Amino acid sequence: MGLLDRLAGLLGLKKKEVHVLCLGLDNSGKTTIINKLKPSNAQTQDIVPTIGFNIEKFKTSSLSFTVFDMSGQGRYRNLWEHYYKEGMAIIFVVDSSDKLRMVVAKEELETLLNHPDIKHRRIPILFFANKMDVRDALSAVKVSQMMLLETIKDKPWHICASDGLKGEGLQEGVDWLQDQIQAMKI
Ligand code: G3D
Repeated sequence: MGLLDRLAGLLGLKKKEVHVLCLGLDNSGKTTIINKLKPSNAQTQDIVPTIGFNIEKFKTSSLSFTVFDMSGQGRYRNLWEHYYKEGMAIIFVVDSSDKLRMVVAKEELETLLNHPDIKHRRIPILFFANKMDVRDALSAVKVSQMMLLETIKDKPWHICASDGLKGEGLQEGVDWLQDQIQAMKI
């Protein structure tokens, strides 16, 4: 059983679905993290793989995930923004070892937070400061500063240092998300 199935079971969410968007630049570690979280029998469905960008959707017993990259696909942006509406929680993955592209990640986060389908909703956002194992990776505190997370006042957010390869830090993040989803009383 994956971490998320346990989470769903604890929450008694067998009937309801929570849509979680997993976002971040390409190569930040989204697929690696999600693969650690999902149960082996999760149904994966690649959608729109033919037009140049990947959106992956899969379901656990009650959590429905949509994973996509936010960089390099500007011309497809309006297609993936279509999924924002159904998102009830966000996992945003940052590559802590990629200082050069952190500014791009910050800009993508800003664009996301200003989107009309996100802006006025109290969606919980879990940040993973991923690739903590890499030498010279920035700390979660430093990532949080560079991403200007303190300026997010109208949504609950949390940042966890993670090592997607070993799965370290993921449980802490999922625990936080569980509390937030529970508080949403869906
Ligand atoms: P994406 O889905 O966001 O594009 P991936 O990112 O999950 O495909 O990961 C991109 C690369 O980073 C992969 O390496 C993956 O193994 C690696 N990676 C993911 N998480 C971590 C981490 O915490 N630490 C380290 N050191 N590497 C990580 P490859 O070589 O397959 O491209």
